[in-house]
Amino acid sequence: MATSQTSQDTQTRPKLYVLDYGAGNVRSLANSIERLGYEFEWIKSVEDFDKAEKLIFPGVGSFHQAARGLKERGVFEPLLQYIRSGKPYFGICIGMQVLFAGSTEAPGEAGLNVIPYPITKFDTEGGTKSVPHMGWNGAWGAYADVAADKDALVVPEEDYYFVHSYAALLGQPGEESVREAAHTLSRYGKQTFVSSVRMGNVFGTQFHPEKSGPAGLETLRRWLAAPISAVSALPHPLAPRPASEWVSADPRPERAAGTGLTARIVACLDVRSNDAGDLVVTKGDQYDVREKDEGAGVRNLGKPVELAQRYYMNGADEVCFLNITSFRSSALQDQPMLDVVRASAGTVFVPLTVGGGIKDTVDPDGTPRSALEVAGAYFRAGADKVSIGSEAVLNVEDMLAREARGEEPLTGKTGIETIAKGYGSQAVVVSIDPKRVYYDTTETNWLQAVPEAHRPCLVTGETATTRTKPDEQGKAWWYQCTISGGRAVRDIDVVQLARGVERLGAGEILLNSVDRDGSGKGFDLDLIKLVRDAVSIPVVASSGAGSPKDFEEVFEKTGVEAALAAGIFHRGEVGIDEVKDELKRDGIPVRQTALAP
Ligand code: 1PR
Repeated sequence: MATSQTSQDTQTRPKLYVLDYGAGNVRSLANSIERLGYEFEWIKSVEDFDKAEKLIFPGVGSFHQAARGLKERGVFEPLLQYIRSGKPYFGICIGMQVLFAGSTEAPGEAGLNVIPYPITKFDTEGGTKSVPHMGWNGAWGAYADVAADKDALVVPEEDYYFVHSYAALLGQPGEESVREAAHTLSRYGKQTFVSSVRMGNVFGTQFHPEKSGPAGLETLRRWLAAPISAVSALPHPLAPRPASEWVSADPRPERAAGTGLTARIVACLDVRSNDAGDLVVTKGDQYDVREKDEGAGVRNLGKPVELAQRYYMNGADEVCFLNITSFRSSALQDQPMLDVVRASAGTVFVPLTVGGGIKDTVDPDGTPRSALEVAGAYFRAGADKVSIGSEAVLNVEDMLAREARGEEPLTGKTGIETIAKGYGSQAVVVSIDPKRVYYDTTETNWLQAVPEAHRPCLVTGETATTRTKPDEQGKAWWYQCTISGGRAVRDIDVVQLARGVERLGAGEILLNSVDRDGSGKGFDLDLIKLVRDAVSIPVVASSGAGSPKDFEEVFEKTGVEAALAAGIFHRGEVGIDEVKDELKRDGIPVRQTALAP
């Protein structure tokens, strides 16, 4: 709990409660409330609803889990009573969605019906946009007075972090009810949705303020700081609204094109112990992280928590930690990465991904730990997503083998499936480490040497889109998957793996390249385009960034949602702000907040 308040402050502040129905990561919200200097209690019993003077419900997971969870814990009715009493309520993500009548995500599962309108699924619009809608998007005032209000709860002209497949999409029957409740609107592709609601005592954001950097913290601060009278008035203080004041599109002209999402820049920290046993951020090339001199140790580029904080302050849209020696030992007991995540989550208010060792494992004392348990420990420490590498390759191999034998391909038991079921697909990233397998196309019959199964991901030097094209003449290659940090190759290609993990329920792909890692030669555009076109979940391009121009190229030529770099940021060669300035100059929208971090 925060200790910065005087006792007088604490006494005069409304008693804040947070409702956790046990479905996921509420640590980040707790961290942001504490960071803003507020104290809160968890709702532990039905009586607590009476004691609460302000209430936040940070829903995560699915609509089904949230609505069921509330009902099974006997808090659905008390929550409804709380809201009807007129006391301030702030619902986040699913916590906003449960205010609605129901969701097509969970047919038959009733919501609180405070807003009698359905939640429906985004359309991929013929594959032109990924679902889930994951990343940073703008939010504009739904009415002229909200847009003009400098003190509106949601700060206009800022970007917020969203992660959801379902939304209050405009255009459904009964739209007037959601129009009445709308505070801000956002656009994803051709679809406009309600990104926040404000109606009397009810406030809700589809985005995650606790993960939306300074703008999100400011939204949360404004609601926390608002006197009860400003956020509890009943009846609805804003309705009826003149239809003429409705603002149907983002007023920012630079946001008129594209899907609405900004290009996401991810800072990646490969973490391992150095020879002195300290956990350090390291980086090599082609997955070799030792200094080149004979006998020299692991490259030490800084401390993980400090670097993560620095990247957050510099505008990183996301921070990713990879425990790169997890293939050796990945016990959950005394896992130092948990401390790294915990400490980072206390000061880094953008999404945190953690990878390395997310698999079924056994602790040194013999206690078995499922992948779901391992992931759960990271979520509780403050991670938003876990990234699965080696295990995902083995799982897809098994799935394809079962399918070939005519058996049910999905077992429901893999880490991807169990974690996606427990925490939602958006929380499961698969990290792919492919390597090129080359052929000499000047040799006759070279094509016959290429296994039939891998031909769909064959690229030739003549058709390659990469900037290294001159070096690749007379060559062809496909992309083979590796495990254990590139140390072992498997007979499965990158397209088979990407499609396979999407079937298993992964929500995002982190696409590395062993060949380009640390090379500074630019991203492997052929690889990225292949994977981008093979799946409909978001893809994070990784490996090879050497300059801001490389980012522009990967966004323009492949259509990925995010790009990641490590070496150039760690060595201070290029700043995150320089990358974003370059993208902005090229007309690619980026998140650049006007608020201090
Ligand atoms: O297999 O589930 O335990 O996960 C292990 C994770 O650790 C995987 O995500 C794997 O990619 C990663 N990993 C394992 N060994 C290494 C290594 O470098 N020796 N790092 C490693 C992979 C690749 C990227 C890197 C980009 C950008 N590093 O994370 O940050 O290539 O680098 P650049 O901008 O400098 O080019 P499991």
